[in-house]
Amino acid sequence: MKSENAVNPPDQINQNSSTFRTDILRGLNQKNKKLPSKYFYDKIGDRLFQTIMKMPEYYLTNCELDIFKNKTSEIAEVIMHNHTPFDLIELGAGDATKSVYLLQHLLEKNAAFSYLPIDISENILSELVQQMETKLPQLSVVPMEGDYFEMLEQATKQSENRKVVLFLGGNIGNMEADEALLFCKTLHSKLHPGDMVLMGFDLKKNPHTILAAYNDSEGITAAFNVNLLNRINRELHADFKIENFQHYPVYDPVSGACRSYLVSICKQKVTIDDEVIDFEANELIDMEISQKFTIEQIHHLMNRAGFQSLKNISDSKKWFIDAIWMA
Ligand code: AVI
Repeated sequence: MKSENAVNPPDQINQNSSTFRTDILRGLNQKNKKLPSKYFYDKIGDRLFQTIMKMPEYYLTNCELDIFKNKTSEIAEVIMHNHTPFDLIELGAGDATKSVYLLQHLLEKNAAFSYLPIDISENILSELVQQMETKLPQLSVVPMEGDYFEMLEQATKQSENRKVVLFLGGNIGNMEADEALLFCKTLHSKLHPGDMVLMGFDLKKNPHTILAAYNDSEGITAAFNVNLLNRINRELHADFKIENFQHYPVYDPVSGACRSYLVSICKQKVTIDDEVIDFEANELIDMEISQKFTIEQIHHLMNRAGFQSLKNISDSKKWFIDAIWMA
């Protein structure tokens, strides 16, 4: 997921072309059309997300960076539990923009740990290894390329050290509630008692602030959404007319769900390979959820997945939380 977490799809699955085709067609043949946002992250999508993270409206990245820069010792205190050796595993490490502050601090504190970045992109991992050799030459880095949970299992088999798993960026918010619960339960099932998770959650806040983050004035978020239609055109020989779809983000401050839709501005037909998909005028494609949480919702999710809360660490504005849980 790019700069940190940017370069990795929130939900890592095998994105081979037949799975892609099946998922896209299944989503567009539903009564309420829906496309999986994990497919936003092709090369162009990665670049667009990098740009989003630098936009003034997109506060999430800076909030979590604030935590990693300024609350590093609070994080380290919890995860260096009893000073026993541990493996620090990062799901979707990207370029470790945020975690590098923690890594540096842990080295300064002489913590006994190795860093195991997991990413589906080999390129990203080899760049990360090179970068760490220069920035933090004393760091022991064990890159792991592949699916999050498969790699986590492998890491557990490779070493008996306790595990501390980082899942940053608020990526959990890109899962529907049932998917987020399943993800956290699966994560719990791969860990042993005493292992820890540090997960980033974007909190509910002024609805205007949230909506602006997904409706930027430059139209980058719109391009990020529409890029999936371009990707389908390219990879599945489809004929979406991009100008016939409009980006429409909405935020429901009651449920905390921020959703992006694409609106078909006219009645039209789209061909994907040999399948024809009909769109009515004003029909929607549900493109992405970016769920915003309350502390109570985070606790509820954690409890249902089988974890205990150790600490919630927030940024100075209290807009974002990194929650530390114990399995
Ligand atoms: C990756 N993820 C946490 C981003 C988010 O905020 O939901 C993806 C994104 N979508 C639109 N802007 C950013």
